[in-house]
Amino acid sequence: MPAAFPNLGAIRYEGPNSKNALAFKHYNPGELVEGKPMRDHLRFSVVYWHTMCGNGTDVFGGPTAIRPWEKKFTGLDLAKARVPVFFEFAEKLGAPFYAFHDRDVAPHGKTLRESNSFFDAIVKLLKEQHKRTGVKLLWGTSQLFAHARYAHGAATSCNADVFAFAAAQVKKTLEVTKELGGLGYTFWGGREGYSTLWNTNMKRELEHLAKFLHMAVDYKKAIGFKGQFYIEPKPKEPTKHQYDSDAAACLNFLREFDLLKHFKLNLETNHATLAGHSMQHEMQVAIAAGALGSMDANTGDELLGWDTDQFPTSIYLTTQCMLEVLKMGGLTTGGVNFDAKVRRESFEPVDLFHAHIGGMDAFARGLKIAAAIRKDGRLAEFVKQRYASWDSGIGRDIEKGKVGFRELSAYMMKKGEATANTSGRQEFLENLINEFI
Ligand code: XLS
Ligand code: NI
Ligand code: NI
Repeated sequence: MPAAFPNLGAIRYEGPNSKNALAFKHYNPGELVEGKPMRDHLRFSVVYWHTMCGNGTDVFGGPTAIRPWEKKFTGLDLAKARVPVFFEFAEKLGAPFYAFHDRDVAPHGKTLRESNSFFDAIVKLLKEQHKRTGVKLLWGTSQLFAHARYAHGAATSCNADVFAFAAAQVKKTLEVTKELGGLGYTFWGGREGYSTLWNTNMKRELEHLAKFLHMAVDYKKAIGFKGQFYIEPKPKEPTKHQYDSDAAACLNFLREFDLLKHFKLNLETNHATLAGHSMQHEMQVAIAAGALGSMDANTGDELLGWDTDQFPTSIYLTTQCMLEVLKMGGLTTGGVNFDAKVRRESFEPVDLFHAHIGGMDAFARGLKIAAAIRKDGRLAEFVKQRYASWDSGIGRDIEKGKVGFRELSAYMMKKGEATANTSGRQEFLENLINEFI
């Protein structure tokens, strides 16, 4: 098999002064940040669906990116041809991880049995590539949204047979993920939501979703798969309301149905903003519940209201993300997974490199900046001081549960008025952050 990117070697770190567009300016895998190599902080991952299967199609037009390695093939042969290309790409980029859906790596068959056999044929090739390159599977997932059978949803379908089909598909992908040594498995509820409430029994659908996830937990145990389960929140698209709409909704659902101990969240930036939140907000919500697992790193376009899945280039965004990650003590099973695609107009193979290099450098800079902000300490100290009234006196008594309304009323009767507030200093803090960016 000839190289798919014959004119490109491994992407190297050349430092911030380099003018080489195909080199890292900030991502230096072995460089220590807070005593740990950048590689281990960032745990970069490349996705199969956008990188290998994306061809620029949008709702108004067909493919623009006709990849040279795809021209001769269709069906299973095409799926086979993509495998070495993907690993050549990941290897040259120096991405230690990747993620896939069952139906990105292998095509749909006419029956479940045929689909599974296509999948098996590809898994053999994936395994060889794991061995050859050392690239590892961050997480696997089942594609439960593209096929017509999933029009009404998968686990939340009104059609019980569709639930059964989806269960069979997830069963198989769990087995494969385990076989490939995958570190996790993600549930993104592709069509788990509704288009109109006139035809929907929301309560019943949510109970079915919970049942489905419990079955997955049971099966995971049964086969001894030790990977982490993730739920990926997203508020809309393709349905107008997705049940896993944001981090808080997911956490509530997991708690309600006694699933929280089995799941963490895989947060995606563009999904956060579609939900009307910042990624920083979603991360804080998840971290507060001890449930931040992994990140789908991308960004939306502030002028477009859909999931454009662009590569992240904003240093503010990556700084915020990496500050949260450092505060929580780092990613363990998860990674920074580029669930992102090149624009329809960027149809040459080299654009895949520009896109990922940019994302990796943006995150590496974010990491270094976040570490510098922490080393400086003024931001953390400001926040600490802002809450100082809770560290002693009445604040501490409240936190410790020593007082109730009666005591607090007596306290204030005596005092007459609350201690004066101090400024929130938002502008000062924004300027402080800009010192580092
Ligand atoms: C789609 C989701 C999807 C998941 C995996 O919006 O981001 O790509 O990450 O199913
Ligand atoms: Ni995603
Ligand atoms: Ni997305």
